Amino acid sequence: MADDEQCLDVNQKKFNDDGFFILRDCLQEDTTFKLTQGYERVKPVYKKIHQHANYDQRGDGVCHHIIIFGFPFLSLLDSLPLTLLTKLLGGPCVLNSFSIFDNNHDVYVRNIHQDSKLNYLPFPAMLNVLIPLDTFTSDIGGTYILPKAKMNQAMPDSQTFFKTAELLLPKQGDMLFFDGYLWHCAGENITNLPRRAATLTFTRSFIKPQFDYCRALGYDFCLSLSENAKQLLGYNARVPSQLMDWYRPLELRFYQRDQY
Ligand SMILES: O=C(O)CCC(=O)C(=O)O
Repeated sequence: MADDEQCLDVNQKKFNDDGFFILRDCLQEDTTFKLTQGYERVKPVYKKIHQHANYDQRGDGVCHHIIIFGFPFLSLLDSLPLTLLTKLLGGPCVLNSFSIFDNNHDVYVRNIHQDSKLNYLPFPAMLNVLIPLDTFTSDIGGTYILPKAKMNQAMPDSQTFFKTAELLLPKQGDMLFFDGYLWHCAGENITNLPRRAATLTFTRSFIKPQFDYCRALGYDFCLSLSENAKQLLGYNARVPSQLMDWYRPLELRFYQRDQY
């Protein structure tokens, strides 16, 4: 894993300058293969849930918060460069969301959008990590991102956006890091091929995640996981709902003292 000092500094600099960078060849083939297999296995369950909830068709094939299905999705947490994530966010961080989807139809991530609206904090309000499960090409659709220097609070019209944005084509095994404040979108897929990707977002640990992963997975189960997995799932930054939990001895507190 590219967590050595020099690599951290190079990536941090690129992130400060442009708001994004690609970490090359940092995931083993087996990891992306298992994520893809897991996604294809779980997709029919989401199809039923989406039908039942009358969910927007543009969300077909999007498996939100797929990590609550456990392995192999949970194993990814141990392959993430936690030191780098912590450095980019400027302090302890947690998973905010974890979805897998296929850009094989007019999926809503093709809309030009931001995942965070804040750019005035002394750290990124949200950090996105996109993991291609199929190597991106311009035919199956890359990721378009507006670099920091060209950013504006107002959404650019699509003509301006596609003229100014960078087209990024991460490969299977890479991870694309970007500030959720940047305008971005998935490119069109003009083939019949799948273009699957896992999209994870991270925030500092005092910011509310989109889903209560620890409650969904069970506190006892989370306790059995690695330190990195526990941290990212928010186990060290849980919110008590009973006074006896609030008054626990320091080392057993739901919200640990080192989370800020
Ligand atoms: O799939 C892509 O290229 C972009 C994904 C995206 O827009 C997101 O994760 O917010």
